[in-house]
Amino acid sequence: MSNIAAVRQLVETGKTKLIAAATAEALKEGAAATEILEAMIDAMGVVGEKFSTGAIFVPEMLIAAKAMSKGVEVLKPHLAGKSATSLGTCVIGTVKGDLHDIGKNLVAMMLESAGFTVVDLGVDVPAEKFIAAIGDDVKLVACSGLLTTTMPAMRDTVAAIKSSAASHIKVLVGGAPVTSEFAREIGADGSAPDAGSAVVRAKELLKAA
Ligand code: B12
Repeated sequence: MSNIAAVRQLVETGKTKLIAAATAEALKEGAAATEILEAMIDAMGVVGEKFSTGAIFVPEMLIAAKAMSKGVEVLKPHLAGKSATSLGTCVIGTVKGDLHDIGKNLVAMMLESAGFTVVDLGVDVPAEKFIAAIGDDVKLVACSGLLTTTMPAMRDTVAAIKSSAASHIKVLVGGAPVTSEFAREIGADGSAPDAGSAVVRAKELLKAA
């Protein structure tokens, strides 16, 4: 089995104790960090499908998430560069009712390496907490949501920001169920399907500001 296939398998089966060494081994063998990350994301897709069909349950999903997070820790220095430019502060969080944070953490990491100072509010963040975190240096708010059931919370968050004193702050939204149509419909300034394009979109939004 190739090292990348091994990493994929270890995430899928939630082998939290073995994943760091396997990820380091794959890097040592010359695999690109982005390629290993793709394999981890694919593995989480498989985990999601298995959950959908009832082959696994929440605890298995949780342990796969823990394995992925440990693997990402090893990849982090290889994924995130250091930018010389400062783009201002971005407040990021997963919306109220939603506990998924792997995608949000990846977006935060990429924004940070692009030059943003990132204030991460964590998961299950109510609209008021997003608004309270918007200080003078904040240029962007990024909201993540993975559940269709928390899409209304994302709508409420964007609406609350846009009707607050911080209405001029750009809001970027994302997460698996978020489409560009939905983003437009709820009044967000933009959306992106993955962490890499989140950075591109974030920079575009600031330029347009
Ligand atoms: C791991 C996981 C969990 C873990 C989360 C642990 C953690 N620390 O995150 C736990 C076990 C807690 C969990 C719980 C639940 N989960 Co869950 N979970 C998953 C799983 C398997 C992987 C998610 C993941 O990390 N993917 C990998 C990351 C890298 O991808 P991502 O999050 O999509 O992020 C990328 C993009 O979306 C984007 N992005 C993300 N955020 C943002 C933000 C911005 C601003 C931008 C621009 C882009 C962006 O960039 C990211 C990087 O490229 C998914 C299945 C799947 N295929 O996604 C189900 C899934 C999301 N869960 C699901 C469900 C149903 C649940 C539960 C309701 C189950 C239950 N019965 O209790 C609970 C809900 C708990 C809650 N209140 O949130 C469903 C959601 C269905 C739906 N359509 O709503 C899914 C799709 C599984 C399924 N197929 O049924 N889950």
